[in-house]
Amino acid sequence: MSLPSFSPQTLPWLLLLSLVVAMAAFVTSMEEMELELEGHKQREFDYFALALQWPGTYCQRTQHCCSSNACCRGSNAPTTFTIHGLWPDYNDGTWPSCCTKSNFDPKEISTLTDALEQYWPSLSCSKPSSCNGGKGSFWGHEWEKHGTCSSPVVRNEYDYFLTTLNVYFKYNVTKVLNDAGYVPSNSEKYPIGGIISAIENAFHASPQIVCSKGAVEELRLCFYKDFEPRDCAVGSDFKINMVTSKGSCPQYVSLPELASSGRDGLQSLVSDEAVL
Ligand code: U2P
Repeated sequence: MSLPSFSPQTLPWLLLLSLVVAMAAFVTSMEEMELELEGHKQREFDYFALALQWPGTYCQRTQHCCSSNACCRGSNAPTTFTIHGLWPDYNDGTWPSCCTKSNFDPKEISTLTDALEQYWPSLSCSKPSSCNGGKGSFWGHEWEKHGTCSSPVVRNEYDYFLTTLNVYFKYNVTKVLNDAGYVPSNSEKYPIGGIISAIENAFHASPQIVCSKGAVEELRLCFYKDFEPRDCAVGSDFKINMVTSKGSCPQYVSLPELASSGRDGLQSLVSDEAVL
């Protein structure tokens, strides 16, 4: 077999071509190495927790108003559980975070903004940290910290927010509690066991409830990777732990009504930048 012969004019072009091919191979192998490293750092999650916030409790912390804080919408402030985030979790009680370098891009979810403003609003003026150490929006924080770890179930940023909204609409905790007589009140206290039972009866799975000063602040519903409900804790003494453990819920809890805060209710309206 004879080797191809090249004219002196084509040699520089061949060299250039080989250089380009070698560079492309190098970049690809670096990217693969990076992905592999990321994969090794944090293994795939076990289940999802849909974390919901109770504005009646959360908004009691609002001292100042700003445009990003839904507690400040006056009569339009949310009166149902709102979304905190969809969290991929491990069965041992830990969770992966900041799994890829996919920065939050608000343009990718522009068609969902109205729904997100209503059902997934920030209830604070603070700007949470992003994975690269900067400060960003509430949605950006949730996508970068949790959404990027939801693969392979959730494929991208848009998918993360749309999936979360759909799960939230399908499992309407506020309605379940209202139907069972657990309505927002500043005077009533409800048995935590009754609240848990109402949710278990509706969704056939146990939630996790977080309280602040005896008031329900956060409620988490848990799901298998196909979004079928599952218990949030695997251990059988979970409920007992939950009601007795420090910082969590007492036997009787409140579900406070939303305080009249906001532009019409709060005394000072300061700019977003002033309250960090
Ligand atoms: O509970 C306090 C904060 O810890 C983070 N958290 C908690 C439970 C869990 O399963 N996953 C998880 O990330 C939450 O942090 P955030 O998303 O708000 O940064 C939660 O607020």
